[in-house]
Amino acid sequence: MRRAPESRPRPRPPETLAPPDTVAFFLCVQRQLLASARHVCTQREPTQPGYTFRMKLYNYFRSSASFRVRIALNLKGLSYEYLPVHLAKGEHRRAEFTSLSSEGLVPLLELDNGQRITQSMAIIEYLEETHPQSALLPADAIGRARVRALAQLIACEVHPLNNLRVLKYLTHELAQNEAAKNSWYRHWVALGLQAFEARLAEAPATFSHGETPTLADCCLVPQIFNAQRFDCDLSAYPRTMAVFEACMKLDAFQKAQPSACPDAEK
Ligand SMILES: N[C@@H](CCC(=O)N[C@@H](CS)C(=O)NCC(=O)O)C(=O)O
Repeated sequence: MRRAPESRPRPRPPETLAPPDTVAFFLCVQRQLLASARHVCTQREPTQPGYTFRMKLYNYFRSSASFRVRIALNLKGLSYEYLPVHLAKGEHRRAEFTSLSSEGLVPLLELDNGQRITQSMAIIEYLEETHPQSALLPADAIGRARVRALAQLIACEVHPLNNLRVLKYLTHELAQNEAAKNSWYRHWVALGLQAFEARLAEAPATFSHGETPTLADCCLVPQIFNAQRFDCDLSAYPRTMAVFEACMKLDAFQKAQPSACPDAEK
């Protein structure tokens, strides 16, 4: 007996597999997924070029360590939010600030992801690694060593002996008068700048090292500002002062100087 043909439904043409509004729905979802994938790709990691920072810099107009970082940020064309911490009023020792930085020192850089970096040299090296342009360290290893040595001559040999808490300790705990404090200050500046001047003579250039500003200049310029505030005699350092003048011709240095800061005082 012949079997009756099965009455199977005829396959539908592909375009009718799903109702048109379902297709439109899936196409729309697919477009949205693609769009969000593109968004993730453009949110670069800090190590990728083009990453946009929304950084906060806790600092003080007269702080030379903060001044170094302001110069570096300006040289690299990075914008930041300026958050003043009034050192003379002791705001850096209050819980609002020490809860952010247990060191209780400025500068403090907060990244847009909330991570915080202390210590001006660590901050500048971080900026250099994440934003190689404009370079603050030379391309060659020996050049980088020289720039770091010049920078540390100021940041490690002079500044730690002359910062606010050291001067306060001299006058308060050790009962030294204003004249003794100033003599202490000028002594360490003179030793540091003599060494700096001698190092500049090894390889004379427009800036501390070569024809573009480096980390060494970020450290030198704030130290000269402080030395001038303490009436140090700078006439014995013509090379150093010529470098200082060259730096101060640049916008990045001008805009970072204490008098240009939002919290500036006379
Ligand atoms: N080595 C630190 C020094 C930081 C530092 O001493 N900052 C000073 C202002 S320049 C400060 O916060 N002083 C507060 C105090 O001495 O009590 C750096 O380079 O960031």
